[in-house]
Amino acid sequence: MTPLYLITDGRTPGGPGLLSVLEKALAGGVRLVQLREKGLDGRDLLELASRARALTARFGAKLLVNDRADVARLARADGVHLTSRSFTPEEARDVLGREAIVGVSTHSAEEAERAEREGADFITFGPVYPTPSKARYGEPLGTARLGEVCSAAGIPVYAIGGIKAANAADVIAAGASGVAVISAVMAAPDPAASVREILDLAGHAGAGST
Ligand code: 3NM
Repeated sequence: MTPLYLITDGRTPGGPGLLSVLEKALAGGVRLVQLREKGLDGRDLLELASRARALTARFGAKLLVNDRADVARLARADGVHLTSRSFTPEEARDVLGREAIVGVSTHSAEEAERAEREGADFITFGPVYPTPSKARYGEPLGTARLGEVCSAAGIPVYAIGGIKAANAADVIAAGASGVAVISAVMAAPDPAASVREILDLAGHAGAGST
């Protein structure tokens, strides 16, 4: 399982800008991407997802679409990433097929437990640290609660929220299988270098722990 999960920023305008950052991140070693462009309507989202599909395929990377199982299917993505208020992972597989990869965002031990029970392949848990959009995700939960969720979970847990190179090793040490990031890569001056740095830190910290 790859230790870095890249999520595209909903505030980044869709189109060439986003795709060119994504291409740099893929060149740096990203192998799991979530297209999270909540502002786009179905048609624009599908066009962007189809282009992201072609790009990720070129690098042998998996592509998930945020919440829109219909768009994921039409774009031939590998799966979806659901919110905890969305339909269940099994329902998503009714749309996408049994092999689809389904991730679920969680913000508490209860949500984490439920996502696993309902068939998630992996979860994100956060926000671990303060993020620019704190109002949307709530107070930071910290590495102790992350550690508790990771110990209880039987599926991989990606730490999310304010993760960057400086703290990637800490969340892996707390028990996370990997890190999920937006700004640390999407807003980096050199996305490929940022990916390499995070992969190096997360990969080394996790070596031997799984
Ligand atoms: N989900 P950054 S925090 C998309 O806690 C998202 O579920 C979160 O952005 C959650 O890596 C978050 O720039 C934002 O902090 C992550």
